[in-house]
Amino acid sequence: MKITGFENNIPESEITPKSVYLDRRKFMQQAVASSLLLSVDVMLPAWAKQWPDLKSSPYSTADSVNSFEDITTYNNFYEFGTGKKDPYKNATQFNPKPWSIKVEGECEKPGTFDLEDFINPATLEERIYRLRCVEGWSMVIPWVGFSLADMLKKFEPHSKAKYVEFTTLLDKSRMPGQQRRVLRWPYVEALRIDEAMNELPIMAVGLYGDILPNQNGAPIRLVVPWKYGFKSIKSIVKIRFTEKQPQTTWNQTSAKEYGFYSNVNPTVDHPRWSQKKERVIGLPFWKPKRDTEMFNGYSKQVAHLYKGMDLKKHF
Ligand SMILES: Nc1nc2c(c(=O)[nH]1)N[C@H]1C(S)=C(S)[C@@H](COP(=O)(O)O)O[C@H]1N2
Ligand SMILES: [Mo]
Repeated sequence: MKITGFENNIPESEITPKSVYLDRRKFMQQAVASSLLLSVDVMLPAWAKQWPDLKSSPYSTADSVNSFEDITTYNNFYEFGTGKKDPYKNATQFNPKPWSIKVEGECEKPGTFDLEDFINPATLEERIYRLRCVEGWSMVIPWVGFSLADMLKKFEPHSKAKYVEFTTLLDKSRMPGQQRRVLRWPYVEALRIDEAMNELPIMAVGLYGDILPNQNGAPIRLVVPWKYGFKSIKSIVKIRFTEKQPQTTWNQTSAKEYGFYSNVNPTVDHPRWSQKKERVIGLPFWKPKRDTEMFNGYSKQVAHLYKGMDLKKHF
């Protein structure tokens, strides 16, 4: 029997072999170099062909990536439950199509746009970033996305636009976690405009070469690699340019624990968790923790944004 709404789901049997994706990708590249493309092409499953010509980004970390299983079964996405496995279990029926994004506030070209208007396969890149969660763990994810700055410039922000705010879908029938008041819905996040215009943040529409799994924020989410994971808001439906600093969900929930900036900083502890080290998801429990790096390793690209600021006060 065919159940409607499930057509877009990838069968379990196609998900598991994704852990070998990177090896296969390397093999593909070698094969292309030796013009064996045709024979290799026949071997590739459908999922590997979503965006076959992804450029790799110079900002990618060289650290080894987590498995597809780690990345898609250990998530924070409270719209689908508060447990780490809840989004994997509860987001399977979520259908992120059709999808549109409203752009409003201090800009010359506001409007409502289809997701397709944002995705230009020619500008998509693979960016491998380490996601550092404030809870004290991290993992490395091969995102597919495009520059946030390039996207924002198209709306021609006014000089009054000092911040940019992002909002997740509000729909408690499609996002059952919103039936519980664990957070004030919808989830909202924001960046200062100069942070948003930095070269590092991306809008991600995929990972491991394929479209974004629901539990990772389908169909489109933010990724800001020098900030704690919660700034990287999922399933975005609205972008707003503002003059005043927006209220953000976690800051509103507990201002003492979650500051507006939320830069990865091993010298400023969260009241409940040290930020000096992080547990790398996927490693055996007896392996030592990893030292957390200032700005998650991106000081060169972002330290200048905070010149003269007391980062203990503006955490
Ligand atoms: N809408 C929304 N976005 C969200 C969250 C959430 O609960 N809701 N959780 C955040 C947190 S705390 C983290 S660590 C990352 C996790 O992203 P991942 O599941 O793709 O690894 O998503 C962030 N974005
Ligand atoms: Mo997080």
